[in-house]
Amino acid sequence: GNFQTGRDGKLLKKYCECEQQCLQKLMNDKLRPYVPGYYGVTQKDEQDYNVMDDLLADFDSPCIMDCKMGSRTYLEEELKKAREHPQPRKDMYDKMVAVDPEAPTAEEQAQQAVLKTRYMQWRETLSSTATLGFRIEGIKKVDGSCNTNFKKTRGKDEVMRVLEDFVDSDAIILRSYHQRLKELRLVLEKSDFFKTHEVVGSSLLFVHDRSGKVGVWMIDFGKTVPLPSPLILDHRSPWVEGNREDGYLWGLDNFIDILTSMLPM
Ligand code: 4IP
Ligand code: MN
Repeated sequence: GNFQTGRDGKLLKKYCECEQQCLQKLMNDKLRPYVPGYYGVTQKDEQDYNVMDDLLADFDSPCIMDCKMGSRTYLEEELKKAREHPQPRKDMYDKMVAVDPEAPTAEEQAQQAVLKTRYMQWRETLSSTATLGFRIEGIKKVDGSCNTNFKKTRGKDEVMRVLEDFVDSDAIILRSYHQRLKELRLVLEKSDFFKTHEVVGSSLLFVHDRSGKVGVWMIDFGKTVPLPSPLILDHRSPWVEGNREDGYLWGLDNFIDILTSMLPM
């Protein structure tokens, strides 16, 4: 897989240069408390790894949720590449058909393949990414059960039900997540790193346990790329090709609003 569990509260994640660049810069940014600590590169069995904090290490039987943030899940760069050198993907066609046999167009059916950008856009509109600016990717409950079957979780009410179930209707946990997300938003709005990067495919990792300990961190920076200076993003404006906007803060606003509406009066 992509990960090796370290002994000392550290995690080894398969090396990605883009992610390394981000984590290095994040260690000197206001966002540092909201990302895993980064400790450089190590090699194991001929494979390079980025070494970072295992965010689960301080929890006791944690419940975990991964939410992919933003209104777009592929880079503008990937869109350009797809136009210049279209590479139809059989694996993505198969993943699409497994969810909805009707989804591929006649041409895609003939090719038995789809472009990656087309697949990613289809996933965005099937889930809440396009309408809310985030989507639930996976949840691990305290009993150890994992659910990644959220590909069609799109509506606000559906999302709310999943979140309610994730916190097991615990208003204290809910309030802690709400608080932590509002703090994160304030820091994001001030972060130099955030202003100057297109943040795509990145997730928020939600973790809580029975002791009431709660954490939220930004993870997965494999598609977080620096903007050409002096371009900066507000992360809320709608995406128009060329403006590089990713909808990250728009999604976070929506997430916080949903949690607000779930809180008891
Ligand atoms: C996956 O689709 C996810 O979007 C991956 O993102 C993405 O990797 C994969 O692209 C794509 O096939 P499903 O979730 O529908 O399976 P993540 O890594 O965040 O889960 P990238 O590299 O784009 O992030 P390919 O090209 O790696 O297959
Ligand atoms: Mn991810």
